[in-house]
Amino acid sequence: MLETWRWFGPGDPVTLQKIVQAGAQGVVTSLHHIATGSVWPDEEIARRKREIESHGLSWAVVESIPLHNDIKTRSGDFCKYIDNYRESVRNVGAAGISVVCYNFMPVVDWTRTNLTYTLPNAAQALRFEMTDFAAYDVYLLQRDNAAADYDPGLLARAKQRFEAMTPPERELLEQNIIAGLPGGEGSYDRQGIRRAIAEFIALGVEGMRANLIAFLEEVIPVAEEAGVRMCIHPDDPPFSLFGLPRVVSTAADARTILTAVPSPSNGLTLCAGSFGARADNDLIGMVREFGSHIHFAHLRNIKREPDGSFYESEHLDGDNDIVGLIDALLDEEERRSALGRTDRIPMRPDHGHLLGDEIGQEGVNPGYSFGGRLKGLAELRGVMHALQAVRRR
Ligand code: DNO
Repeated sequence: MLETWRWFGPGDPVTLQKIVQAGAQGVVTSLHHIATGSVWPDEEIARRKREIESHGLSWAVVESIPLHNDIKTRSGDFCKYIDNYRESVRNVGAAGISVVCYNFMPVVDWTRTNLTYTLPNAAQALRFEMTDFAAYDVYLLQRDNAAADYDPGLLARAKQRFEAMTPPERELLEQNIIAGLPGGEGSYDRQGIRRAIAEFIALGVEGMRANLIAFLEEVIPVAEEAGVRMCIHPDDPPFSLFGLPRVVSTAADARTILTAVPSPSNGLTLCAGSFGARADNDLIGMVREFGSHIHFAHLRNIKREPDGSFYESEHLDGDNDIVGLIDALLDEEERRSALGRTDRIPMRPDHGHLLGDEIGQEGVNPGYSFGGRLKGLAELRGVMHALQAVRRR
């Protein structure tokens, strides 16, 4: 596999030099300064690429070219935004970058309720806690009919939790949920998010899925021509939030998407932590089934709780079998090389704990600290080397 590292661009405190020191060869990044919906100009792509290559790294994956909400709702200016998207994909392909990750999550991109969940070893992890989320949704946001989406026991716990929170705690919870996490696309105030939620709820699951497929029908042929492999990122977490329709949460969802528009350019980001937050997603089975459509892997682990809550655990220790997953991905690579392909599946250590000096430091992107990912990548690299050594025997 190709070891990659997510970089948020020139303002990222984790510099390209540090990425080289971490031992990654590929960079995963986006033109974060370009507004969602606008075309990515050739010269901007070329400039970013030169900067990456000047450190001996390659721009392995674009994560993401975000989709404007009008594309997801197929309303407003969606025709213009789809044209722009096709243009960006062409430009990225022309620059020699062949993998583009994107998502189709409505309103909120990846979501956590606690960004500083303290572990027994005093490191800090990202956590999604159902009680806090319900407390926000029902009692602070006061979304219409929100209470109907939670069972009575959870609702009672959420009410109690909400009443015990101080105003700054409530504010922090709101920030964590709606202000947008690094690389995420949505940043809202309370009024704005209520409006956006109502619009997407009206669409329903089938409407949302139809819009995704329509987008793929329009974009995948262009990606094919441009030599770009698109890979959709799953919903994180992989279930409905705010009563919103989500259509990339399960193996069945992935199957529907991949079969609706059959093409090698219509692929998947195997995000172990996102899909793996549901016990009914069999990650290894998904690699075996979707094999040649897996264009990118995010490797991290989580610990699940019965009510849907989870926290991000050590990369190798959690509820998902990451060693088995890597083994399956190596099998897929072997299958590809038998067919004459020379590229490797890009993987990145997805998120990491806040450790040591980075705890409490200003400017560290939640989940994207240096130390935690360095540790994650080192562990994952160890697994890859060990499994490869066994295969050579
Ligand atoms: C979280 C990430 C997401 C992901 C986007 C892809 O860490 O995996 O922000 O990059 O959803 O579009």
